[in-house]
Amino acid sequence: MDRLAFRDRLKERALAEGFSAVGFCAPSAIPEAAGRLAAFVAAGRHGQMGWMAERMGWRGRPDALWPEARTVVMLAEVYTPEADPLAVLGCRDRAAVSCYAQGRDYHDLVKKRLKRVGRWLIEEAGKGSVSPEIKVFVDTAPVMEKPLAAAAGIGWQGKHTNLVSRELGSWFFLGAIFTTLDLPKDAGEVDHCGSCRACLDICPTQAFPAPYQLDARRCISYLTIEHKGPVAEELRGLMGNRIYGCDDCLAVCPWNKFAQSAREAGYAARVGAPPLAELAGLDDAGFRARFSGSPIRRIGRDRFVRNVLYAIGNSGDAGLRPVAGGLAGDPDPAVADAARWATRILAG
Ligand code: B12
Ligand code: SF4
Ligand code: SF4
Repeated sequence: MDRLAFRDRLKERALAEGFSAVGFCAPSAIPEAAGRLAAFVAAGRHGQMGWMAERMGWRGRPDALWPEARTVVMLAEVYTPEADPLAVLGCRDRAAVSCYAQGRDYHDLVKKRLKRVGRWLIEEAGKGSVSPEIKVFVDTAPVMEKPLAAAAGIGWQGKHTNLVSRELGSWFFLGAIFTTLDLPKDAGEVDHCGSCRACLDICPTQAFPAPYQLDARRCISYLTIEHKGPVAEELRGLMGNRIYGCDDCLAVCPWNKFAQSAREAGYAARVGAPPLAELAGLDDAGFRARFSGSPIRRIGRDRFVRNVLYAIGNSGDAGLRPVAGGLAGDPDPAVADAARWATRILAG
């Protein structure tokens, strides 16, 4: 088997399936990641994401996760927004939903595409009498996708810690195929941030203790999606109308002038910027029906309405006070607390 030719064909196939970049590295390519992850967890920066600490041994050491794996194929799937994602921040009676969550759930879309590429790999290698095994990962498994993608040459970890590419900007998801097939590896990408610090300066909650390091506990993406229970009062006021995720640090990155349009129609904005009053009225069934197939569905009605109430508190719109007041007796303690907070803030 000509492994170089096979790698090129695999790359072609992945691009034809809809991915926008493909790179190859060894599972042992990120020796510095384990120490950095350990420091992140030791400082408590993972907040309530206990799963990061629990599976740290595997997460920091991709070569230990599946010792038989010889190659990690890293793939990028573009979701570039069609309009400026920061424009909605000025419409304070409306919800700002991150552009990555505007369409269908990327976990489903990326995974399907990874499986198709993986199947091709197995079938084509089989024709050369090789029988490789594969495992596909997107997001949920204990794999550090960003440093692996940097080692595979897809881009570099910017000062906001996400992957940035000179060809794609930073509006893309990552997925991984681990395989027992030994394929030629790419050179890692180097840092092109230079003296820029736009992402660090824009962050509304000052979530970066230093360039290239994030304290998730202050990040609005973490607070709206991962954090259970009430959010610290000092942070609520800084969340503005962001009710699911946050785009600020990505949106200001100058490399996004090279962003390419999303190739997957499923990422087109369908949530939009609904009025906060409408979202606050959702019950469990209404929430599930409205967000079926969307990543938003994962956080459940209570956390979602909690976020909407923080945004109502930040709206400055006294007309929304009765909406908040109506939820002060909600059975969920974090919703009731958020409702009382919003009512108090709007009362001035
Ligand atoms: C946990 C998690 C989060 C957490 C924590 C984020 C974080 N930065 O750690 C929260 C909920 C906050 C989050 C938010 C977001 N996330 Co997220 N998240 C993850 C997840 C599951 C794990 C990330 C992780 O391992 N963190 C642990 C830390 C320690 O690792 P790290 O971020 O790589 O940190 C590195 C740096 O600190 C670096 N470092 C430390 N010191 C130094 C010094 C120098 C000089 C250098 C160069 C590096 C360096 O070393 C660390 C190890 O590599 C990944 C999926 C996956 N399985 O990898 C998605 C993932 C990173 N998220 C993703 C996205 C899209 C987002 C959001 C943009 C969503 C949104 N719009 O709201 C935001 C971005 C916020 C931000 N600025 O990071 C994408 C990023 C795609 C890309 N292009 O990079 C991923 C890869 C999911 C996916 N499959 O596509 N996320
Ligand atoms: S996603 Fe928002 S809150 Fe989180 S680090 Fe980026 S700008 Fe800050
Ligand atoms: S905004 Fe500037 S510092 Fe931040 S990732 Fe982009 S180039 Fe790097």
